[in-house]
Parts: sequence; C-alpha cells; structure tokens
Amino acid sequence: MANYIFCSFALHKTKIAMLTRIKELQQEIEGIVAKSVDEAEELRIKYLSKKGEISKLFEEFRNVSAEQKKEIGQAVNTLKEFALEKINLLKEGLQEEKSAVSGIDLTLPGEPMKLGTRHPISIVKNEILDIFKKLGFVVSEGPEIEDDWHVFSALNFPEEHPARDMQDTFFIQRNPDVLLRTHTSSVQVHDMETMKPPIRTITPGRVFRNEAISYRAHCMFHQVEGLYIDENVSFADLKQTLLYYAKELFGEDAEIRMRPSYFPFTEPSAEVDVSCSICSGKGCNVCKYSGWLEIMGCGMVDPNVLEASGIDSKKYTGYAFGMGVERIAMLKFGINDLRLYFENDVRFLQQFEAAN
Ligand code: 2U9
Repeated sequence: MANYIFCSFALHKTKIAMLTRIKELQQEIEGIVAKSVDEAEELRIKYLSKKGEISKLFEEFRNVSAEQKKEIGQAVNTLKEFALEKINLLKEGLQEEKSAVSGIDLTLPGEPMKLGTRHPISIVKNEILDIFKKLGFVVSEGPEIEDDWHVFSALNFPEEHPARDMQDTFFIQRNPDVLLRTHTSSVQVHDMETMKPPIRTITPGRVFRNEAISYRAHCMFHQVEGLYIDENVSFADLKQTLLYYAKELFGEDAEIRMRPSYFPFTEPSAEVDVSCSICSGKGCNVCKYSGWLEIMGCGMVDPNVLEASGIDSKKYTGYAFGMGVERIAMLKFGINDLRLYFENDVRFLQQFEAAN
C-alpha cells in the first residue's frame, strides 16, 4: 500500500514537472526570432531534432501513468506542432526577404552624389573681397530694408532727386521712409556713424531698383562698394588701389583709365574702365571696338557725406568706389545675358567651379 502511495505521488510529480516544462517551452518558442535561414535551422535542431528539447519530453512521457498519458501526450504534440509551424514560418519569411533583395549586390559602391557648383556671382564676389582684404579692407554688411536717411539723405541726395522716385526705388507699405536699398552705400553710412577713422571697409550685398527686367538690367543685383577714410587720403591713393585691383582681377597686363563723372556722394567722381582683356585694347565686339570696358565708379567722398555721419571733413578725407558684381562676372566669364544668373538653370550653373 505504502509503495502504491509513493508510486502515485511520484507520477503526480512527473505530470506537474512535464506540464511546467511544456509551458516554459511554449513561451520560449513564442518569442524566438531568426535573422537568417541558418539561424532558423539552428532553432529547429534545438527544439525538434532527435536530441532536441521537445524529443526529451517524449522520452519522459514513458514515465507518465497510463491515465495521464492522454492529457500529457496531447500537450506535447500540440507543442511540437506549434514549434514546427513557428520555425517554418520564420524560414518562409526569411526566404522571401532573401529573394526580394536577390539580384542586388549590396556590396557594390553607391551612386556618386553630384557635387553642386558655386554660383558665378559668389565666385566673383569672393574674388573681389579677397583682393581688398589683402589691402587691409574689412568686410561690412548691413540691412537690405533701410530708411531714407541711410540710402539717400546722408549720401547728399537732394530732396527732389529722381532716384527717390517710386519709378526707381521699391518702397515698403507705401511708407516713404521704409525702402529696399538701391546701393550698399547705406551700410557704409552706418559704418561711418559707428566707427572712428581710419575706416577701411568693403561692402558686398544685394541691391534693388525698380527696373524692367532685360538682358542688361534686373530689379535685383549685387554690388561691392569700398570706403577708405583717414587723414590725407587722396585721389592718387584711390587710383593706385583700383589699378592694383584691376591687375589682380584681370591679369598683370590690365590697365585702367578714369573718365570724369557725377555722383551725389562723391566729388570729384569718375567712371573707371579696364583695358579689354579679350583684344588687349586693340578693339573687338565685346569692348565695342573702344579697347576699354567700364567696370566701376569712384570718387572722393563728398565733405557733406562725411559731416552728415559725424566725421570732421576738415580733418579727414576719403575715397569710395562701387561696382556691380553681375557686370564683372559677365566680363570674366563671357556671359551675355543678365537673366541667366537668376533662372537657376543647371546647364548654366554647372559650368562654374565646383563648390567644396
Ligand atoms: C559712402 C560714400 C560714397 C560708392 C560709389 C560708385 C561711385 C558707383 C555704381 C557702379 C555700378 C553703382 O552698381 S552700380 O550701378 N557705383 O559708380 N559707388 S562711388 O560711394 C560711396 C559709398 C559710401 C559712404
């Protein structure tokens, strides 16, 4: 009798241990993942091969009493089917993935990215700035939206000057005191108001004029303007500086000439021509057979302009110059239509130096 009780107790223990193990394996198999078909096969071996975890359960099954065999047998079989299905599904999924990428060699190098190119205006602007930086000029920049004082009044434009007209200048919100700058000289007015001489600034920036767009005019373009104020600054200093600039930009053979002109902010004023680098001054269709190309305007800063910004015109003199970057770039690159700069056509843009 005692023996029977012991035996029944032992069998009961086997049943609990087996059901617990079946449950553990069930949870474990639920969570299995495989990154490759080989990994899935390893899992099959681990659970379903002759020496696998589930086969071990079948061995233990021998110790289960006859009346419990049905229940435990069903549980082990269900687990075996579950494991088979799970591992087959894993394998199928991995096979599909593999065939989806087959035909693509993932080790091949990628398509090279097309490098952008620097805009010709930026190339020329940087070149101009670098030349003047070498001479000790400091780059100064300022707002595109300005007031009347900094664009016109401080620069000696009379009240009735046509540049103030709506036909020439973009005003904002019909307010005559809020406008888009028509030249970067406004930045240098700010500089004169805030700096003490010696002042030596070079000012690049966009300017806006109410112009009809054509091959030779645009309502927005880029200027670079220079200003040098100190004691004893003379027209000779200006001439030598601009000759150096022309030789740096157009080559050692470049010569300049100055023609008298008029600007409200400089007195005397001049327009500067450079010898035509295409025909070496002999005459061609680019220089219209004159041998010269106009590149900039310049002059001695009008004493009224110095005084308006609080600089003593008895103690200080200064020179100033200004140029349109589009025009210089046209001459350097042989571009014949200003609109090309702003159309963003890659066939035009990719002809210039690669940006790095
Ligand atoms: C201050 C005082 C004077 C800048 C100057 C020019 C002459 C000039 C034109 C060239 C072609 C403008 O882009 S363009 O249309 N500029 O001819 N600019 S002197 O004179 C200044 C600048 C700042 C305070």
